[in-house]
Amino acid sequence: MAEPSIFTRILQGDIPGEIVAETERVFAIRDIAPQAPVHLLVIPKTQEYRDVTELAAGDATLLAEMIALAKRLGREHADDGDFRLIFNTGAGAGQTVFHVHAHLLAGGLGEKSLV
Ligand code: DGP
Repeated sequence: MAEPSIFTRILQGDIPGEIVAETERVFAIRDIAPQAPVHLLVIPKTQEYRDVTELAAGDATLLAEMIALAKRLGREHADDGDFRLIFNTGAGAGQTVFHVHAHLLAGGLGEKSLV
């Protein structure tokens, strides 16, 4: 069996990390190094999918559940409810944790570029 990812260890309570929202199959935490006023990570509880392409092919419903939780978090954490979702996909794109997750960024992003 694969080693638990950093996110699985947070979910299991093995290392600290506040779970800000949770559904049956998805949870969210604050990013340890925020890049925006609101920077959350939306994560499936299963770590079987390395990135969003694997997730979309393997369980599109779970991907939709992540996005539904992101929508709720946008309403709860952003003044206008608007947010940006980023899936870094592959080390060359900056992915460091190979347990699929979406970065949810919000707060004053309207005039910022995408990179
Ligand atoms: P990525 O580079 O897309 O794989 O994003 C991984 C993110 O995970 C990165 O922005 C920092 C965050 N992160 C890494 N370790 C921890 C941790 O122990 N706690 C929390 N809350 N976030 C972490």
